[in-house]
Amino acid sequence: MQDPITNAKRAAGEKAASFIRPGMIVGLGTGSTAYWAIQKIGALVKDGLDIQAIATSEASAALARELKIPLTTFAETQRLDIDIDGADEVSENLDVIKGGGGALLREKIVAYHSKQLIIIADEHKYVPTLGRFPLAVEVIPFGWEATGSKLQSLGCRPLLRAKGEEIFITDNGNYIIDCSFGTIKEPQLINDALHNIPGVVETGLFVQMADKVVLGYEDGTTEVR
Ligand code: ABF
Repeated sequence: MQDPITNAKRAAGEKAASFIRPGMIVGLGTGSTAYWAIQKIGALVKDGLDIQAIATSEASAALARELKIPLTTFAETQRLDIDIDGADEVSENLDVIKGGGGALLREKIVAYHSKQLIIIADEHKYVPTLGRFPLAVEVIPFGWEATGSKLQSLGCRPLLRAKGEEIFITDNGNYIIDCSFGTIKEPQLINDALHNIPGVVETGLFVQMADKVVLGYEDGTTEVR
């Protein structure tokens, strides 16, 4: 018997996988909820589903290879049909905070080039207002200290992400500064202000990018919003 949160994540991931059709190019998200979508996609491929996928992280690419999900690249195709990815927070108007898994840059690139972004999340991530979860900002290592100070001037408490004793390095060789804003009432304004800071590569604010969210509940049911 899985724990209730895993039930919810698995239900959301598997429900989202049911939207995939033969011939699609699929974005594979990152994180423990996306894990279940990828597992389901692997099972569908094993049963003969003909798709190709682009992964949003090295971890998800490794899982896809293990499940024999055919992977492609942006050298082969510049348009995906559907992207299924997790989130740290989803607001009622479908703005999303991502980046807790450190994959936000590739996630945003894949989401941007997808016809449809489906966010999958357990019900606890559905919030009235974004911001309680620290916003991940991917920055280049050069000058990160000054970049961090500038982030602070925007009203957040910046913290360089560590992995144990080491600085966390993204798949792209960058750092992540987690910015605790408390609440983010104007995600677009914050996103634009962050992008005006040289050294900021990308933010975990996915503003009006999601087409729908699949919420998973602890009893294994789902709701599409
Ligand atoms: C990734 O998965 C990240 O963008 C997001 O922060 C995280 C959500 O993690 P989980 O699904 O494990 O809760 O998509």
